[in-house]
Amino acid sequence: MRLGIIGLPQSGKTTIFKALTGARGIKGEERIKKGDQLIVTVNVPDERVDYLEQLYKPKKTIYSQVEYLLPPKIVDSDHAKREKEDVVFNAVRTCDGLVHVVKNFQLFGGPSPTPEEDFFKLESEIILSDLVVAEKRIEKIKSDEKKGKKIAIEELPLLKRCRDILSEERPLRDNTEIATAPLLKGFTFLSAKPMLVISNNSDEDEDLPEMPHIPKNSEVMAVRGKLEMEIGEMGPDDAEEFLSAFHIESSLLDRIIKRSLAVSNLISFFTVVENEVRAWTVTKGTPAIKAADLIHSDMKRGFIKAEVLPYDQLVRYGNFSDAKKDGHLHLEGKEYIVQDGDIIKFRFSV
Ligand SMILES: Nc1nc2c(ncn2[C@@H]2O[C@H](COP(=O)(O)OP(=O)(O)OP(=O)(O)O)[C@@H](O)[C@H]2O)c(=O)[nH]1
Ligand SMILES: [Mg+2]
Repeated sequence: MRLGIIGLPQSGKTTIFKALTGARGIKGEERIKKGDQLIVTVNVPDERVDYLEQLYKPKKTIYSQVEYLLPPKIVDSDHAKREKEDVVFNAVRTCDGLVHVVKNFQLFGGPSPTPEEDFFKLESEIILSDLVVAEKRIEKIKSDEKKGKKIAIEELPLLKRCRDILSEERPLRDNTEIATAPLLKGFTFLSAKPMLVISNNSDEDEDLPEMPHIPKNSEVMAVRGKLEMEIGEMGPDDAEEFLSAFHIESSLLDRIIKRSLAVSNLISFFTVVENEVRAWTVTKGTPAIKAADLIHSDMKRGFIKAEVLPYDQLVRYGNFSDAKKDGHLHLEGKEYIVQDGDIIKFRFSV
Protein backbone atom coordinates (compact mmCIF):
# COMPACT_ATOMS: atom_id res chain seq x y z
CA MET A 1 0.00 0.00 0.00
CA ARG A 2 1.24 3.47 -0.86
CA LEU A 3 0.19 6.68 0.88
CA GLY A 4 0.89 10.14 -0.51
CA ILE A 5 1.65 13.08 1.77
CA ILE A 6 0.03 16.29 0.61
CA GLY A 7 -0.56 19.73 2.12
CA LEU A 8 -0.20 23.40 1.34
CA PRO A 9 3.34 24.81 1.07
CA GLN A 10 5.09 25.10 4.45
CA SER A 11 2.50 23.04 6.29
CA GLY A 12 5.15 20.66 7.59
CA LYS A 13 5.05 17.78 5.08
CA THR A 14 8.82 17.30 5.03
CA THR A 15 8.91 17.51 8.81
CA ILE A 16 6.23 14.84 9.16
CA PHE A 17 7.96 12.66 6.57
CA LYS A 18 11.21 12.95 8.52
CA ALA A 19 9.43 12.18 11.76
CA LEU A 20 7.96 9.08 10.15
CA THR A 21 11.31 7.90 8.96
CA GLY A 22 13.23 8.93 12.08
CA ALA A 23 15.54 6.55 13.86
CA ARG A 24 12.96 5.22 16.27
CA GLY A 25 11.20 1.93 15.74
CA ILE A 26 11.73 1.49 12.05
CA LYS A 27 12.71 -1.90 10.81
CA GLY A 28 13.69 -2.35 7.23
CA GLU A 29 13.71 1.30 6.34
CA GLU A 30 14.47 2.11 2.78
CA ARG A 31 14.43 5.48 1.15
CA ILE A 32 14.25 5.89 -2.58
CA LYS A 33 14.60 9.16 -4.36
CA LYS A 34 12.81 9.36 -7.66
CA GLY A 35 13.19 12.71 -9.34
CA ASP A 36 12.33 15.16 -6.60
CA GLN A 37 10.01 12.85 -4.79
CA LEU A 38 10.87 10.69 -1.84
CA ILE A 39 9.51 7.26 -1.09
CA VAL A 40 10.08 5.37 2.09
CA THR A 41 9.03 1.81 2.77
CA VAL A 42 8.31 0.97 6.38
CA ASN A 43 7.21 -2.13 8.18
CA VAL A 44 3.78 -1.89 9.74
CA PRO A 45 4.40 -2.22 13.47
CA ASP A 46 2.11 -4.96 14.75
CA GLU A 47 2.28 -6.42 18.23
CA ARG A 48 0.47 -9.52 16.98
CA VAL A 49 3.35 -10.30 14.64
CA ASP A 50 5.76 -9.74 17.52
CA TYR A 51 3.78 -12.27 19.55
CA LEU A 52 3.75 -14.84 16.75
CA GLU A 53 7.47 -14.38 16.34
CA GLN A 54 8.26 -15.06 19.95
CA LEU A 55 5.86 -18.02 20.02
CA TYR A 56 7.11 -19.77 16.88
CA LYS A 57 10.67 -18.44 16.69
CA PRO A 58 10.70 -18.63 12.89
CA LYS A 59 13.80 -18.04 10.79
CA LYS A 60 12.09 -15.16 9.12
CA THR A 61 9.42 -12.69 10.23
CA ILE A 62 7.83 -10.52 7.60
CA TYR A 63 5.72 -7.53 8.54
CA SER A 64 3.29 -5.87 6.14
CA GLN A 65 4.74 -2.85 4.50
CA VAL A 66 3.48 0.60 3.72
CA GLU A 67 5.08 3.14 1.44
CA TYR A 68 4.94 6.85 2.09
CA LEU A 69 5.50 9.15 -0.81
CA LEU A 70 6.54 12.78 -0.46
CA PRO A 71 5.86 14.57 -3.75
CA PRO A 72 8.20 17.25 -5.11
CA LYS A 73 7.99 20.67 -3.48
CA ILE A 74 5.87 23.48 -4.93
CA VAL A 75 7.57 26.87 -4.86
CA ASP A 76 4.94 29.52 -4.27
CA SER A 77 6.55 32.28 -6.29
CA ASP A 78 6.99 30.00 -9.24
CA HIS A 79 5.30 31.23 -12.41
CA ALA A 80 4.41 27.71 -13.31
CA LYS A 81 2.67 27.03 -10.01
CA ARG A 82 -0.28 25.41 -11.72
CA GLU A 83 2.01 23.01 -13.54
CA LYS A 84 3.86 22.21 -10.35
CA GLU A 85 0.59 21.45 -8.71
CA ASP A 86 -0.13 18.98 -11.47
CA VAL A 87 3.23 17.39 -10.77
CA VAL A 88 2.25 16.95 -7.14
CA PHE A 89 -1.21 15.67 -7.94
CA ASN A 90 0.13 13.29 -10.56
CA ALA A 91 2.72 11.98 -8.14
CA VAL A 92 0.01 10.94 -5.70
CA ARG A 93 -2.47 9.63 -8.27
CA THR A 94 -1.09 6.14 -7.99
CA CYS A 95 -1.33 6.17 -4.20
CA ASP A 96 -3.99 4.15 -2.39
CA GLY A 97 -4.62 6.84 0.17
CA LEU A 98 -3.64 10.37 1.13
CA VAL A 99 -2.26 11.95 4.25
CA HIS A 100 -3.26 15.61 4.25
CA VAL A 101 -1.06 17.74 6.51
CA VAL A 102 -2.57 21.03 7.69
CA LYS A 103 -0.55 23.67 9.47
CA ASN A 104 -1.60 24.35 13.03
CA PHE A 105 1.51 26.00 14.41
CA GLN A 106 2.72 29.55 14.47
CA LEU A 107 6.23 30.47 13.45
CA PHE A 108 7.84 33.25 15.49
CA GLY A 109 6.29 36.54 14.37
CA GLY A 110 4.20 34.74 11.75
CA PRO A 111 0.43 34.76 11.32
CA SER A 112 -1.89 32.60 13.43
CA PRO A 113 -2.64 29.27 11.84
CA THR A 114 -5.90 28.73 9.99
CA PRO A 115 -6.08 24.93 9.77
CA GLU A 116 -9.67 24.62 8.63
CA GLU A 117 -9.32 27.26 5.93
CA ASP A 118 -6.10 25.61 4.76
CA PHE A 119 -7.78 22.23 4.65
CA PHE A 120 -10.54 23.48 2.37
CA LYS A 121 -8.10 25.36 0.18
CA LEU A 122 -6.30 22.20 -0.86
CA GLU A 123 -9.47 20.13 -0.78
CA SER A 124 -11.05 22.49 -3.36
CA GLU A 125 -8.01 22.18 -5.60
CA ILE A 126 -8.27 18.40 -5.43
CA ILE A 127 -11.98 18.52 -6.23
CA LEU A 128 -11.39 20.90 -9.11
CA SER A 129 -8.67 18.70 -10.54
CA ASP A 130 -11.04 15.69 -10.42
CA LEU A 131 -13.80 17.73 -12.01
CA VAL A 132 -11.51 18.54 -14.95
CA VAL A 133 -10.73 14.83 -15.37
CA ALA A 134 -14.42 13.85 -15.25
CA GLU A 135 -15.49 16.54 -17.70
CA LYS A 136 -12.74 15.73 -20.17
CA ARG A 137 -13.73 12.09 -20.12
CA ILE A 138 -17.42 12.88 -20.58
CA GLU A 139 -16.58 15.06 -23.58
CA LYS A 140 -14.42 12.32 -25.03
CA ILE A 141 -17.17 9.73 -24.69
CA LYS A 142 -19.66 12.09 -26.33
CA SER A 143 -17.39 12.79 -29.25
CA ASP A 144 -16.65 9.10 -29.68
CA GLU A 145 -20.37 8.48 -29.71
CA LYS A 146 -20.84 11.04 -32.48
CA LYS A 147 -18.11 9.40 -34.51
CA GLY A 148 -19.97 6.14 -34.15
CA LYS A 149 -17.23 4.55 -32.05
CA LYS A 150 -18.04 1.89 -29.52
CA ILE A 151 -18.52 3.65 -26.21
CA ALA A 152 -18.21 2.56 -22.62
CA ILE A 153 -21.90 2.50 -21.89
CA GLU A 154 -21.81 2.04 -18.10
CA GLU A 155 -19.05 4.53 -17.64
CA LEU A 156 -21.00 7.58 -18.75
CA PRO A 157 -23.70 7.64 -16.06
CA LEU A 158 -21.08 7.00 -13.39
CA LEU A 159 -18.95 9.85 -14.66
CA LYS A 160 -21.96 12.14 -14.72
CA ARG A 161 -22.62 11.31 -11.10
CA CYS A 162 -19.01 12.13 -10.34
CA ARG A 163 -19.38 15.43 -12.11
CA ASP A 164 -22.52 16.25 -10.12
CA ILE A 165 -20.86 15.51 -6.79
CA LEU A 166 -17.72 17.42 -7.70
CA SER A 167 -19.71 20.39 -9.05
CA GLU A 168 -21.26 20.72 -5.60
CA GLU A 169 -17.70 20.98 -4.32
CA ARG A 170 -17.96 17.67 -2.58
CA PRO A 171 -15.21 15.02 -2.65
CA LEU A 172 -16.00 11.65 -4.22
CA ARG A 173 -15.01 9.86 -1.01
CA ASP A 174 -18.34 11.10 0.41
CA ASN A 175 -20.05 8.53 -1.80
CA THR A 176 -18.73 5.05 -1.05
CA GLU A 177 -20.32 3.47 -4.09
CA ILE A 178 -18.68 5.96 -6.44
CA ALA A 179 -15.40 6.06 -4.54
CA THR A 180 -14.96 2.30 -4.87
CA ALA A 181 -16.54 1.72 -8.30
CA PRO A 182 -14.20 -0.60 -10.24
CA LEU A 183 -15.10 1.12 -13.54
CA LEU A 184 -13.80 4.44 -12.23
CA LYS A 185 -10.57 3.07 -10.82
CA GLY A 186 -8.57 3.92 -13.92
CA PHE A 187 -9.29 7.63 -13.54
CA THR A 188 -7.42 7.72 -10.23
CA PHE A 189 -9.64 10.44 -8.83
CA LEU A 190 -7.84 12.05 -5.92
CA SER A 191 -10.93 12.99 -3.97
CA ALA A 192 -12.07 9.36 -4.06
CA LYS A 193 -9.04 8.20 -2.14
CA PRO A 194 -9.25 7.56 1.59
CA MET A 195 -7.75 10.50 3.44
CA LEU A 196 -6.23 10.94 6.85
CA VAL A 197 -6.02 14.57 7.94
CA ILE A 198 -3.10 15.49 10.16
CA SER A 199 -3.19 18.67 12.15
CA ASN A 200 0.45 19.62 12.54
CA ASN A 201 0.46 21.28 15.95
CA SER A 202 3.03 23.34 17.76
CA ASP A 203 5.09 21.61 20.46
CA GLU A 204 2.86 22.64 23.38
CA ASP A 205 -0.44 21.76 21.79
CA GLU A 206 -1.85 18.23 21.98
CA ASP A 207 -5.41 18.97 20.94
CA LEU A 208 -7.31 18.86 17.70
CA PRO A 209 -8.10 22.35 16.46
CA GLU A 210 -11.69 23.50 16.14
CA MET A 211 -12.68 22.59 12.62
CA PRO A 212 -16.47 22.54 12.71
CA HIS A 213 -16.93 22.41 8.95
CA ILE A 214 -14.79 19.40 8.23
CA PRO A 215 -17.14 16.49 7.53
CA LYS A 216 -17.89 14.34 10.57
CA ASN A 217 -16.71 11.17 8.87
CA SER A 218 -13.22 12.54 8.22
CA GLU A 219 -10.36 11.00 10.13
CA VAL A 220 -8.42 13.77 11.80
CA MET A 221 -5.49 13.35 14.13
CA ALA A 222 -3.27 15.85 15.91
CA VAL A 223 0.48 15.48 15.72
CA ARG A 224 3.35 17.68 16.87
CA GLY A 225 5.47 17.32 13.78
CA LYS A 226 8.59 19.26 14.74
CA LEU A 227 8.71 17.79 18.22
CA GLU A 228 8.25 14.26 16.92
CA MET A 229 10.88 14.76 14.25
CA GLU A 230 13.35 15.91 16.88
CA ILE A 231 12.55 12.99 19.15
CA GLY A 232 12.94 10.68 16.16
CA GLU A 233 16.50 11.86 15.77
CA MET A 234 17.44 11.18 19.41
CA GLY A 235 19.02 8.12 20.88
CA PRO A 236 16.60 5.67 22.53
CA ASP A 237 17.21 6.84 26.13
CA ASP A 238 16.67 10.52 25.44
CA ALA A 239 13.72 9.65 23.24
CA GLU A 240 12.04 7.70 26.06
CA GLU A 241 12.41 10.66 28.38
CA PHE A 242 10.95 13.12 25.90
CA LEU A 243 8.13 10.82 24.91
CA SER A 244 6.92 10.57 28.47
CA ALA A 245 7.53 14.26 29.23
CA PHE A 246 5.33 15.20 26.27
CA HIS A 247 2.77 12.43 26.88
CA ILE A 248 3.43 10.66 23.60
CA GLU A 249 2.49 7.01 23.89
CA SER A 250 3.95 5.47 20.78
CA SER A 251 5.95 6.52 17.76
CA LEU A 252 4.40 8.75 15.16
CA LEU A 253 4.90 6.00 12.63
CA ASP A 254 2.90 3.64 14.77
CA ARG A 255 0.00 6.04 15.18
CA ILE A 256 -0.09 7.24 11.60
CA ILE A 257 0.12 3.76 10.15
CA LYS A 258 -2.66 2.44 12.37
CA ARG A 259 -4.93 5.31 11.50
CA SER A 260 -4.12 5.22 7.82
CA LEU A 261 -4.83 1.49 7.60
CA ALA A 262 -8.15 2.02 9.31
CA VAL A 263 -9.10 4.90 7.01
CA SER A 264 -8.19 2.77 4.01
CA ASN A 265 -10.34 -0.10 5.26
CA LEU A 266 -7.42 -2.46 5.45
CA ILE A 267 -7.05 -5.43 7.78
CA SER A 268 -4.27 -7.92 8.44
CA PHE A 269 -4.15 -11.67 8.41
CA PHE A 270 -1.22 -13.89 9.24
CA THR A 271 0.42 -17.01 7.92
CA VAL A 272 2.67 -19.26 9.93
CA VAL A 273 4.67 -21.84 8.03
CA GLU A 274 7.61 -23.89 9.20
CA ASN A 275 10.16 -21.13 9.23
CA GLU A 276 8.24 -18.00 8.47
CA VAL A 277 5.70 -15.77 10.21
CA ARG A 278 4.17 -13.28 7.88
CA ALA A 279 1.55 -10.52 7.95
CA TRP A 280 -0.57 -9.64 4.93
CA THR A 281 -2.86 -6.69 4.41
CA VAL A 282 -6.11 -6.91 2.49
CA THR A 283 -9.17 -4.75 2.09
CA LYS A 284 -12.03 -5.47 4.49
CA GLY A 285 -14.43 -7.86 2.81
CA THR A 286 -11.78 -9.86 0.94
CA PRO A 287 -12.79 -13.51 0.40
CA ALA A 288 -10.39 -16.33 1.28
CA ILE A 289 -9.78 -17.21 -2.36
CA LYS A 290 -8.46 -13.72 -3.08
CA ALA A 291 -6.27 -13.80 0.00
CA ALA A 292 -4.85 -17.13 -1.21
CA ASP A 293 -4.11 -15.59 -4.59
CA LEU A 294 -2.16 -12.81 -2.91
CA ILE A 295 0.21 -15.39 -1.46
CA HIS A 296 0.55 -17.55 -4.54
CA SER A 297 -1.52 -18.13 -7.69
CA ASP A 298 -1.14 -21.89 -7.08
CA MET A 299 -2.95 -21.52 -3.79
CA LYS A 300 -5.84 -19.96 -5.63
CA ARG A 301 -5.81 -22.51 -8.44
CA GLY A 302 -5.68 -25.51 -6.14
CA PHE A 303 -7.65 -24.04 -3.24
CA ILE A 304 -9.27 -26.68 -1.04
CA LYS A 305 -9.96 -25.08 2.33
CA ALA A 306 -8.71 -22.37 4.61
CA GLU A 307 -7.95 -23.34 8.20
CA VAL A 308 -8.59 -20.29 10.30
CA LEU A 309 -7.68 -19.56 13.88
CA PRO A 310 -8.50 -16.12 15.24
CA TYR A 311 -5.45 -14.47 16.80
CA ASP A 312 -7.22 -13.85 20.10
CA GLN A 313 -7.88 -17.55 20.54
CA LEU A 314 -4.24 -18.37 19.98
CA VAL A 315 -3.28 -15.87 22.65
CA ARG A 316 -5.95 -17.21 24.98
CA TYR A 317 -4.62 -20.78 24.78
CA GLY A 318 -0.99 -19.92 24.24
CA ASN A 319 -0.62 -22.63 21.62
CA PHE A 320 -2.22 -23.87 18.46
CA SER A 321 -3.16 -27.42 19.46
CA ASP A 322 -5.13 -26.53 22.60
CA ALA A 323 -7.06 -23.88 20.72
CA LYS A 324 -7.80 -26.49 18.06
CA LYS A 325 -8.85 -29.10 20.64
CA ASP A 326 -11.43 -26.68 21.98
CA GLY A 327 -12.82 -26.19 18.51
CA HIS A 328 -11.59 -22.69 17.70
CA LEU A 329 -9.92 -23.69 14.48
CA HIS A 330 -12.49 -23.49 11.72
CA LEU A 331 -12.46 -24.77 8.19
CA GLU A 332 -13.62 -22.27 5.62
CA GLY A 333 -14.31 -22.24 1.90
CA LYS A 334 -13.46 -19.84 -0.92
CA GLU A 335 -16.17 -17.37 -0.04
CA TYR A 336 -15.17 -16.94 3.60
CA ILE A 337 -14.55 -13.27 4.38
CA VAL A 338 -11.15 -12.83 5.95
CA GLN A 339 -11.28 -11.14 9.36
CA ASP A 340 -8.69 -8.91 10.96
CA GLY A 341 -6.30 -11.07 12.99
CA ASP A 342 -7.07 -14.38 11.29
CA ILE A 343 -4.21 -16.84 11.28
CA ILE A 344 -4.77 -18.76 8.08
CA LYS A 345 -3.38 -21.95 6.66
CA PHE A 346 -4.44 -22.56 3.09
CA ARG A 347 -4.89 -26.16 2.06
CA PHE A 348 -4.40 -26.55 -1.65
CA SER A 349 -3.31 -29.06 -4.22
CA VAL A 350 -2.02 -28.46 -7.73
N1 LIG B 1 6.74 25.17 15.45
C1 LIG B 1 6.62 24.25 14.52
N2 LIG B 1 7.21 24.44 13.35
C2 LIG B 1 7.08 23.51 12.41
C3 LIG B 1 6.31 22.33 12.63
N3 LIG B 1 6.34 21.60 11.50
C4 LIG B 1 7.09 22.29 10.63
N4 LIG B 1 7.53 23.45 11.16
C5 LIG B 1 8.37 24.46 10.51
O1 LIG B 1 7.68 24.97 9.40
C6 LIG B 1 8.54 25.15 8.30
C7 LIG B 1 8.06 24.34 7.12
O2 LIG B 1 8.13 22.97 7.42
P1 LIG B 1 8.35 21.89 6.29
O3 LIG B 1 8.30 20.55 6.94
O4 LIG B 1 9.52 22.20 5.46
O5 LIG B 1 7.04 22.13 5.45
P2 LIG B 1 6.67 21.59 3.99
O6 LIG B 1 5.21 21.40 3.96
O7 LIG B 1 7.53 20.42 3.65
O8 LIG B 1 7.09 22.82 3.12
P3 LIG B 1 7.27 22.87 1.52
O9 LIG B 1 7.98 21.62 1.11
O10 LIG B 1 8.05 24.10 1.27
O11 LIG B 1 5.88 22.94 0.96
C8 LIG B 1 9.93 24.75 8.78
O12 LIG B 1 10.58 25.91 9.19
C9 LIG B 1 9.63 23.84 9.95
O13 LIG B 1 10.67 23.86 10.91
C10 LIG B 1 5.69 22.16 13.89
O14 LIG B 1 5.04 21.16 14.16
N5 LIG B 1 5.89 23.16 14.80
MG1 LIG C 1 8.76 20.03 1.98
